Amino acid sequence: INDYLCKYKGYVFAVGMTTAEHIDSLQSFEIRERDVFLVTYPKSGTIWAQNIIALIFELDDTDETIYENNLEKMPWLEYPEGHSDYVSRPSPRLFASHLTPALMPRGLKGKKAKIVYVARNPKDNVVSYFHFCHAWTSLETPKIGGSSWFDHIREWHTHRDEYSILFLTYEDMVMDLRSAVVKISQFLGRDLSEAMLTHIIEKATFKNMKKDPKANYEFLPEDLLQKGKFLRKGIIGDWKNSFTVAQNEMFDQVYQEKMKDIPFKFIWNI
Ligand code: PPS
Repeated sequence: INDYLCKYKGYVFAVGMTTAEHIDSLQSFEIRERDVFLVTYPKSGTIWAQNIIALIFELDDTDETIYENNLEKMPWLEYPEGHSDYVSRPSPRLFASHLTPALMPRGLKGKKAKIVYVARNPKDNVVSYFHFCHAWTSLETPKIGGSSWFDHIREWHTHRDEYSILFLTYEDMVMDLRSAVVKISQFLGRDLSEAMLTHIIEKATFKNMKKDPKANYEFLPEDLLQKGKFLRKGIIGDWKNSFTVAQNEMFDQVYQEKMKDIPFKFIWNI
């Protein structure tokens, strides 16, 4: 597409961060029973859910599983840059991914491993993505990677019965973080004490996460991305500050058309 993005198997990847061979090899990537995959469309609350899952497993940490930051602890499946240990990592292995089902390991269909899928209302999603694209130091013109939001949600929802998958929304997390953490931990088969639950919720608030060098992604080099851009506003309804009335009407029309048979209910404002 340009110097920074390339299309492979219908999906737009960042150049230099993965290879066609790696993406192909994921098809036969061996799945283990205790593997956990966090799957999202970009800008849906990935690093937030990633932090929650990393904290849920924090109790088990041994010297071998204490990592410098959440990207090391729960690396991106499709972007193995700097992680040659996907196979040798001890269980439970934690992975994040923005991929569509067709590009994910086939072995996941055995329902052995668990998938947490977080979706966000697409108006806030696109506004978040817009700001994020402008923060990429290397991109001259903002461009969107991955797939379309509609395809992502449709594909995962249509194939849901083939996987062991928990669907959550970003809005669920904003409205009631405690319930969202409980839901995730129960799904992952982890019993959390009241103290642990309180600890996780405290660490996962927007304010605290923004200051947390393990979780805020400010460890990424500045020649790649401006600092402080992963945790921008963290609210529901920011689209109202960006969409014109005409854009909103157009969006609603497209949304209704494309989502008429997908029963997702989003909260658009609070
Ligand atoms: S990425 O690049 O795909 O990993 O981005 P992703 O993490 O999916 O999305 C970033 C948006 O998630 C918001 N965020 C949070 N909101 C509330 N609370 C917490 N703790 C939190 N952590 C991340 C982040 O602010 C981005 O949304 P916007 O609307 O841009 O603020």
